[in-house]
Amino acid sequence: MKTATEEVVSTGSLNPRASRSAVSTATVSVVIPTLNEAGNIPYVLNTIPSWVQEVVVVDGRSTDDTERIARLLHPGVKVVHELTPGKGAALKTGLYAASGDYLIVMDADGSMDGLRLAEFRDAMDNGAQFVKGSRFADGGGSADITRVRALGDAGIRLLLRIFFGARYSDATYGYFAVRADCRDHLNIDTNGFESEILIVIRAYRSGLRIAEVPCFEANRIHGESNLSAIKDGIKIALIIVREKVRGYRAVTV
Ligand SMILES: Nc1nc2c(ncn2[C@@H]2O[C@H](COP(=O)(O)OP(=O)(O)OP(=O)(O)O)[C@@H](O)[C@H]2O)c(=O)[nH]1
Ligand SMILES: [Mg+2]
Repeated sequence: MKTATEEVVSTGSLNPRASRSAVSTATVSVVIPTLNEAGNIPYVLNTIPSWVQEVVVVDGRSTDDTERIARLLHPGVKVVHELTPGKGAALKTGLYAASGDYLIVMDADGSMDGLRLAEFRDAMDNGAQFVKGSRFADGGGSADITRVRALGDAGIRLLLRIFFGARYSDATYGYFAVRADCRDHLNIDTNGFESEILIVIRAYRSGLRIAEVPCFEANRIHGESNLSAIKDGIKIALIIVREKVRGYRAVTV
């Protein structure tokens, strides 16, 4: 397995299909940020396998029945409220509200397949500290990505490579996992969708062992995306420049 400090981020080299290490007793939390996902949350909760010990839904701003439906369909769900707007704010709150050893983040729009959770878990059982879902790795794909977004992702990947030396095969897909004892390294200090890029930069610069899991991105089932290609694209560009200019101060954990 390669570490993030080496030139190439590992892609599938952790044999994600390998059966779970018999000695692993690590617990798994799934963290789901939700903003008006009442139409999608039943499907999403249904795809989460029973071996997941904890499901954390981060809401607080939904004006629909997301929270009530989540509690109804998944009585053990932990709902935490984050009133600050933005997926980044929700991610930070969710990652610290979760109690598992492995924290896997997935969206509530139906675009991410809960069956992949086992591959994220297995990658961490095999030593990865940060696991990134990838639509562009062999075996991955997307029903949702537009030409503009694919181009945008390629541009971001190029910047990540030039500025930081990080060779992710997918920069903007939000299915990821981090070991709880490594979450401080991510140090999320921005509130919007640009946090997803901040996270991959910080994971890489911290020298975490990184693996990628090929994923298929389905279409959002109901409702509208909260992401604006132009507004969020600009924020992403600014965060990349900010991280480069600021330099990197390692977090001690
Ligand atoms: N708690 C919380 N969740 C949010 C907020 N904004 C977005 N989310 C959730 O974050 C996840 C991703 O948001 P989407 O709107 O699907 O955006 P995206 O997946 O990055 O972009 P698309 O590919 O266009 O769907 C979804 O589960 C949203 O409900 C927010 O302000 N607060
Ligand atoms: Mg989405």
